[in-house]
Amino acid sequence: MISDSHRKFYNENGYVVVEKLLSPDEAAFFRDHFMELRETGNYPGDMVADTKQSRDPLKRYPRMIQMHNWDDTSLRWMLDERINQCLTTLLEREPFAVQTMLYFKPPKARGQALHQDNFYLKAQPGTCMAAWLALDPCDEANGCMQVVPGSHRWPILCTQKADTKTSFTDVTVPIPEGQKVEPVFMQPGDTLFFHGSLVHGSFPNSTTNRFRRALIGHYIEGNSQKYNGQAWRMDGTPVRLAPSDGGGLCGVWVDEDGTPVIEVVGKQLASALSE
Ligand SMILES: O=C(O)CCC(=O)C(=O)O
Repeated sequence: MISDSHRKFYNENGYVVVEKLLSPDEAAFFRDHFMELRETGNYPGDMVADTKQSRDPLKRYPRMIQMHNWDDTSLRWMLDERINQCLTTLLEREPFAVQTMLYFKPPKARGQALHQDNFYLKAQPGTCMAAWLALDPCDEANGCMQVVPGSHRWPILCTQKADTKTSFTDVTVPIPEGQKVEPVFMQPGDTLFFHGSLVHGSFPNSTTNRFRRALIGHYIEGNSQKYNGQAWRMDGTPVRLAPSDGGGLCGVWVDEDGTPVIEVVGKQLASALSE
């Protein structure tokens, strides 16, 4: 399921795709399950309600969040043994589960500007980790994930304003000129695991007829002692953690003899502390 070469790739790059971790049939089941939920109701955490007539595709298909609190299918997936095994191998310790999300990303929807997840999740000490399950074929046309390989070694960067014509979130992180941002092509059932400091995001879905749906789980390292929210052991029992410290220092790029390096000096934007 997860090999030494997956682990080596993850350690070098901060992300890794485990192909066919779930079968295409399981991915189709999740895709249909969440489409039916989305089309038939509003749920806790929805950013907008009853907007089927909106011109903004993201208002017709808003992201779902924390579905595991009210949907047993989401809860079972979040704690799935295959995901647990991959995370435990990559993190070298069983994690705690903290968040589920479903992105529908319909045709013409905006993406999400480049960011680092632990800026939002604030697992302390240590970091968070994502399991991103593709429910559709993902490519550049429909706005696949984009990653900055190796950026998991960077500290959390100070954010800047994002272009909200292409991103539904309004903050982003700067990256130096020439830095590679790589698309991650995936098939339904493939799962992308990535580190909480990895810079990642996605561009708009430029197609007229293809969704790019993804089921996302967020986890924190099992030695984290602070987290702002409910955490779960992978056996489904709740864990009590102290609240994380608020916005702290963040890094800015400076020029050192012609080479961009990060200096941790800045203060996080207070307005950019929730996703
Ligand atoms: O699915 C996307 O387009 C972005 C998801 C993401 O950035 C995340 O899960 O942190």
